[in-house]
Amino acid sequence: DMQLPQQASPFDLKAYLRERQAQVEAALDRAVPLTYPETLYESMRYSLFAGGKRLRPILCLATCELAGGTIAMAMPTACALEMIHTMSLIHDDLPAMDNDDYRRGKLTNHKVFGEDIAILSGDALLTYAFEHIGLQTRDVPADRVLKVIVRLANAVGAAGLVGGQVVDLESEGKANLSLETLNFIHTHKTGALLEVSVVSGAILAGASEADVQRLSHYAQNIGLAFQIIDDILDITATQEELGKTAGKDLQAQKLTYPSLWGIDESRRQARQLIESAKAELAPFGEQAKPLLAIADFITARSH
Ligand code: GRG
Repeated sequence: DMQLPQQASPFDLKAYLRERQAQVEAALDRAVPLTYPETLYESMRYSLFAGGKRLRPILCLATCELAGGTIAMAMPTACALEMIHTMSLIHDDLPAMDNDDYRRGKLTNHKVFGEDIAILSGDALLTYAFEHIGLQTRDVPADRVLKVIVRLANAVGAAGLVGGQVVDLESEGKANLSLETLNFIHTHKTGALLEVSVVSGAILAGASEADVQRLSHYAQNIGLAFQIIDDILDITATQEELGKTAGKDLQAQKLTYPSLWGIDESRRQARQLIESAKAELAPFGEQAKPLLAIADFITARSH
């Protein structure tokens, strides 16, 4: 009998992201209402609603659905992920760290509320994230919730985000950083939270260990690709701003993937990582459409 060629049914990623973003915004708005002491909550909400893409919550919701769960089961964890992502940006922008005045085109938290409140609202977002998962997660067996809390704490602390940030700070201005150090920084500073975003949704839905493992590989690969592409965009943007040679000189001080491999090879590596990420999704079939599209969306930024 004749097999019709497999027709890829269209998937509208833009509409999907818009819908999920709106759901996450609404849930975050309910999770962190403006209350006493107002300065603190204003500061928390200022950065929480400063225009982030909500990539981490959306990944978490997507894998929960992929593994047979519902959006509602994962929403408290999705919000917690955004709270933690946000607090890491608030602290990263502080004078003691990157000392940035602007983020996403807006003044940074400490520029508006002062360093003291910026530090404290970061602390409040970090602790509240865990409280929120424990208190608000419904219709999920407690052992899964506990697993998510432990994995999230691990991804954020010394073994994850914080450890990556420390190695990054210690590497500043150093020539001859190794590829191992560069990989360590990115897998910890950026990769760990992306990985737990993907894995936590699947855990909440009760996915098998093998499926969690596949999704973890997917996340690690898109995390690294995301970083490589970010480095490329940094260079191409700088070159556009300053003219080709000035851009090159500026970048020479910092070890990045393109400074190590060149831009073309970096693009090739990123593409390969995205292909590996997508290959991990093969067993999930149709259900993996959002994750496949998100992977492609990340590479599309590099052109
Ligand atoms: C105590 C958890 C804790 C943190 C302190 C400051 C710090 C340690 C770590 C810094 C982590 C950091 C700034 C990582 C970079 C993450 C990154 C790639 C941000 C950009 O992500 P997008 O594009 O951002 O998802 P939007 O703006 O869309 O949210």
